[in-house]
Amino acid sequence: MIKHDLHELDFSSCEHENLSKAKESLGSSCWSAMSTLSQDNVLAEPYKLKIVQPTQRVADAVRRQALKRAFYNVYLLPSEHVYVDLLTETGTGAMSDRQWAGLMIGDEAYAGSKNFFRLQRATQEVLGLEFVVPTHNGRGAEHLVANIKVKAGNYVATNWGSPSAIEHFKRAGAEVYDISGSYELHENFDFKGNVDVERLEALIHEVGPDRVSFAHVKLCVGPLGSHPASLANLKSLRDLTGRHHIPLVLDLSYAAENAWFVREREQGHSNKTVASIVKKIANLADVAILNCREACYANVGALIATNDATFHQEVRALVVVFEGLFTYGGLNGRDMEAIAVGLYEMVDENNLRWNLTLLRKLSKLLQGYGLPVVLPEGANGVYVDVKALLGEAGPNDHPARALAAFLYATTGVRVGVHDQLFNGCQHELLAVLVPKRCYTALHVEYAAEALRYAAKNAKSIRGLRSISPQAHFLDARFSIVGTLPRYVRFYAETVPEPYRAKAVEPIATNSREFREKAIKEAGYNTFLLRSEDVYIDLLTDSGTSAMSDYQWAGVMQGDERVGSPNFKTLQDAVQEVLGYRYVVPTHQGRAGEHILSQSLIRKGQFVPMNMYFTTTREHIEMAGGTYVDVIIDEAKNPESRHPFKGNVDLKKLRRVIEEKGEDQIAYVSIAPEVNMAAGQPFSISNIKQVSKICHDRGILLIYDATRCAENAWLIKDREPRYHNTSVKEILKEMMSYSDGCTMSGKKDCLGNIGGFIGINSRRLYERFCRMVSIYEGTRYDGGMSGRDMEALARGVYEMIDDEYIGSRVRQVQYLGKLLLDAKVPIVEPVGGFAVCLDAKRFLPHIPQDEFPAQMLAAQLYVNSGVRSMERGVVSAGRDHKTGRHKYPQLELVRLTIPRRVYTSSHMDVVARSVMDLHNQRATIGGLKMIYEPPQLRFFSARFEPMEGH
Ligand code: P70
Repeated sequence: MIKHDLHELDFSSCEHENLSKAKESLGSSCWSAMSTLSQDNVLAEPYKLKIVQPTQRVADAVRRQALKRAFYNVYLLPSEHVYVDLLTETGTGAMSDRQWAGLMIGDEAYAGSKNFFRLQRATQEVLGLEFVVPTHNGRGAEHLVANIKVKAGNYVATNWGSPSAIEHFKRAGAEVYDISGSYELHENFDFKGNVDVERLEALIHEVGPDRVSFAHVKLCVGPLGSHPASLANLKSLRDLTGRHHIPLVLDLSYAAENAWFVREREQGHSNKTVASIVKKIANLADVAILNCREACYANVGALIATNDATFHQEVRALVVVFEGLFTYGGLNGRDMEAIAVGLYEMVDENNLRWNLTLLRKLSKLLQGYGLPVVLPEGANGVYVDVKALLGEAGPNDHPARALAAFLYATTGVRVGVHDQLFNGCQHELLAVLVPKRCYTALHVEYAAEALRYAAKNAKSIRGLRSISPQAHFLDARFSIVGTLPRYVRFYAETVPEPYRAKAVEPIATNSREFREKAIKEAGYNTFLLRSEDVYIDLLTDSGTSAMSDYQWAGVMQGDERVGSPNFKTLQDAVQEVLGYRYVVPTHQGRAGEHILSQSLIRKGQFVPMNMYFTTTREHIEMAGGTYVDVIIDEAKNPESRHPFKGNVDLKKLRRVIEEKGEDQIAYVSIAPEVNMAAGQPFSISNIKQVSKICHDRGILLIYDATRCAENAWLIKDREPRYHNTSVKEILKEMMSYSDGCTMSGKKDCLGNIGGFIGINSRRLYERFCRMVSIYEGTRYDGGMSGRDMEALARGVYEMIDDEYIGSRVRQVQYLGKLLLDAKVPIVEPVGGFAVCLDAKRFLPHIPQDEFPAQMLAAQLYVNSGVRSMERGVVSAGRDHKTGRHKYPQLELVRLTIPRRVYTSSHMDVVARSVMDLHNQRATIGGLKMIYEPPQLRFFSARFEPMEGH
């Protein structure tokens, strides 16, 4: 389902036998990234998602209605009715976690805020300019500059980069003179953003330098798209203005992108850093403007920066009239902090590289679909030439706007329009502007499919007629010529993530040498690595989810007093979604297991389970119970493709009960999506029978419900009767077969911490509550904070959203498919939360007592910085009676996918690394254990390589 060609690699041909072919198709630089991931080789986002904002699919009828209400102007649409929003990247991207943290240290003083001084320092360090005055946004800055620098009746020479600036220059009484380079739209030239210096010279000669107030150049924007200017061009501009004492105003909002292109395309700069080129450009300016919404991942704000003390004084004098005080300029303290942090991120090359990679991907896809894309690719988006696309047959009236309207109405994708209304642009362009750090490769693929579809069906569009002749492009209203054409419904092969990033967290890359040292120091145990040394962290999906903005809002609404209302929210959520009568909060899953085991197990009793889980079994044994495995045999055969390998073998279950006697069975413990069997689900028909067996005999059926929603989705996917049932309903039915559950809130429930017990019996509820008050907290918090209970409660509702859970499981399956296609031995079928490498088949030459899975996990980390988890002989532990290793049939390395955190691009990097390792498998040797703790040894055991390796 999910296509992928970000790096033009055809995975289906990527078997380990012909890896060299795959290497070729990857290109050498990409490939070397695999074995030594370093800063220079970013194949996926250089960040993970930290806060996500769910997006809704919008029904056809709703979109049509919304478009009508917006007078066919896509700029007037309410954003909530847009599915993938590529209208503008200005101010719409995702802030980093550090920027969000900056919001929390906003100093909202009227004068001399701490954040202002940090902003000043960042400006000095990043732009190399001494003085800075913040303004509320770009228009604020342009207004001040125009007011101070324009002499009425004089000329302002500009490259026409900013419509709002031109408006201000005119209002201040200037004659605006165009110095943008005269390039053809489709001319293939690296620096179509070059300024026409000769034209400026001609003006100076004609009117005299005194009549030119200043030259204004905005980098990387303009009527042809977002093309850069060469450093040589900017220097000659500077020379000219300098000679004539004409101030040069540079808008540096896209200086970093411009610098990137200078390094890539202009001779003599290939060994420079982007940061140094940015500084060089900034120092050409007498006055620099920086729109922080464009430049530094901020949602608001702009700067005026200069080395000119006199001008600085003038700005300070005027900023108080229009903006605010000179130390806040109409901004919150917190926004100044986010900008200060963002300034450093603006020149971060990992971010830049990825942003541009995504744009290039979009451009390539559109070109592949035959759309006329403006080339070479620019800085902030991909531009489609609508005149060339629709040709003579197309509508005469506002064809680009008509196409944008049609695109939205049929696909939910919104893009910008650059036309006559927009800055007097002579072309009809769709401006596909991708918000930075916000959308993924899948969103871009979806948008490309949508554009292809719209282009194909656009012939019948009749055009739009303006009904508001004087209006600004943002407010213009139109009526439609004819009606929206009939069309075949849009169907996309790509299913994008049903959310966008609202906050991102940078992830580190480091060298192979570094990782070799790190794993050695960690005793070859991935649990003992430091997370900051990990690139893609697939250790666990436990507590590692990205919360939604709604969950974060819940964090803010945490009430930390005794009797917090947040408990009630959690209780309601569990009762409503899972259907249990009583809810006992616990700080996480194992705490519930502790309470349950201690309350229900008498010494010598048995607990049948569909395979063990480490913590669950530990608590059963600590309570004097014995675990008995009743899972079907297929679960232990990694090659069996049984769709429900989490099923209970009913014969085994009956036999245990008969042999031990009903009263010797403490309860039956069943886990959805069996963890130790690589995430295998049970079916409804199986659990129904299990439930009957238990209840006929008066035995309690208790779930370890940790991954119940994913199990429900797999039922929807694999159990024919449930294809058309919602996850919400399936889950409700699933849970109704049990008497209670323990729950780790850190997995399916999308919490970072937390858990609970759900139980139907009042008597047991009271018993559990007594235990909770000893070990956890009160029965109204279980040791959780109010905010965590609120976030967890909201997560419980979010986990049953079909779009979300489908996307979640699809991502896991996608990784599995990449590996299967490359013939890497993994457990089949792929479950819903992890892909498990079968270490026995991967490393057949390493005997189980030399810990093959442990070594494979260590080597994967060394290879690419991907962290995984051993689930084999180390995890199984020792037999308490014999003191010998338990040798489990499954010897696995688990690649566990956190929820809503990584993208398909990250999955590609992981797959490539595993394939690389598979190719070198013969060189990998075994381990010996040099330290072993008494309980749950996998967490802290230490190893070293066997002699000879
Ligand atoms: C994992 C995590 C936790 C878990 C679970 C099931 C099916 C209960 C729990 C405990 C964390 C983990 C735990 C032990 C060993 C390795 C990793 N599983 N039941 O990564 O819940 O962590 O909240 O106490 O999967 O699989 P909690």
